[in-house]
Amino acid sequence: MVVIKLNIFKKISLKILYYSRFFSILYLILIYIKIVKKIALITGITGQDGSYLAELLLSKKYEVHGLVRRVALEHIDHRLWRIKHILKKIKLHAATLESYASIVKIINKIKPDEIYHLGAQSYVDYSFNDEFSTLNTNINGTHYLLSAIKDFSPKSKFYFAGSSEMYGKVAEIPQSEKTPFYPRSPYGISKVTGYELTRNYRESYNLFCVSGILFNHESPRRGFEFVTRKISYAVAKIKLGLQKKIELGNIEAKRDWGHAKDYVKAMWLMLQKDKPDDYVVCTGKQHSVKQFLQLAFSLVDLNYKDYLIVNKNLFRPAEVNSLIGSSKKARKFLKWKPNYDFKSLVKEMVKEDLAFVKKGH
Ligand code: GDR
Repeated sequence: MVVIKLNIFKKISLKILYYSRFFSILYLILIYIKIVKKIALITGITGQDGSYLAELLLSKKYEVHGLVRRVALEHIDHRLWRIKHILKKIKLHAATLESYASIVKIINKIKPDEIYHLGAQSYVDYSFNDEFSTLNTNINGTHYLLSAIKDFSPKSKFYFAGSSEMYGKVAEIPQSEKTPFYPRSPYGISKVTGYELTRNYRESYNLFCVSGILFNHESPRRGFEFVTRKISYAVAKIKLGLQKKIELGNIEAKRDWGHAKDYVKAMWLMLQKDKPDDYVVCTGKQHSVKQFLQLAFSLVDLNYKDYLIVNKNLFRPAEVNSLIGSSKKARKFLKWKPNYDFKSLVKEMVKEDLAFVKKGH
């Protein structure tokens, strides 16, 4: 009788041991997943850069969160078209860069490992028409995020989307991290302020805060108000007989154009470093708007001169005539380099817009 009882007891003990081992291994795996699964928060996730960055972070197994306006959640086709294909894999939070309280709520809740601040009023020309909202949103948004990080999540690494527009009337050629700023638009001024705020929080509170000084970067996901997309879309429409002319402003302006897909990689690399620092991201090659036009039209066997109307109303009150960067520092310390060149960028944009217009857009 005693022997039977002992046997049952042994069996139960072994079972408990077996299951407890199973559960402790499972527990360890879960801890491991929690440790390796980094959490990222992206402001401006619905934009060109935000969408490519979200894809990149998902491919690296991040838990990706995005901060979006409530109205965007109500108009998925219209406002979320760039991230529609990954909506099930990311978490969107309704908030606005104008509200400190809404930012604090999210940062405090998810305690991100990395925060990519890409959200802004980013159209330079429009910033002349609405200086007030450009300055308010761009400067305050950056300030609120930095302040929220300092008080509620000081371990979060912070990326600020700086811009070559900060160089404006350039002090030297090419522009590097050491070139002084001379912004020529309310947008440029807002970016210089964001850059200085980011530096100051890094130095004052020992936070991991960096600025990427990104030169123009484009793609088939670019907004239609920017000159490259305006051109590639018009080329497609003209080729297909749906548009007759294209109206542009200053076609002599020169830019250092790269592909957004390449540039979001640089953002991520900046936050993987041990020490925070600022980096210029560019191709080091310059082309004029006219050269972009020429190439885009020639790809569909047309001559831009037959379709161009130069409209003086599209010139800016103060123009940034010529930008070309040096990305030596990013190439050396981030081991970053672009995969696209000017030709492959223009080709991809025209090809995608031809397909887009053929679908009826
Ligand atoms: P930019 O980009 O101002 O450089 O800022 P944009 O494409 O708007 O202009 C480039 C140059 O083209 C000239 N241009 C025209 N521009 C527009 N948008 N529309 C026109 O019809 C037109 N005709 C000539 C402009 O005068 C300008 O010289 C972009 C933005 O993405 C910023 O947010 C970002 O910070 C910088 O690039 C790096």
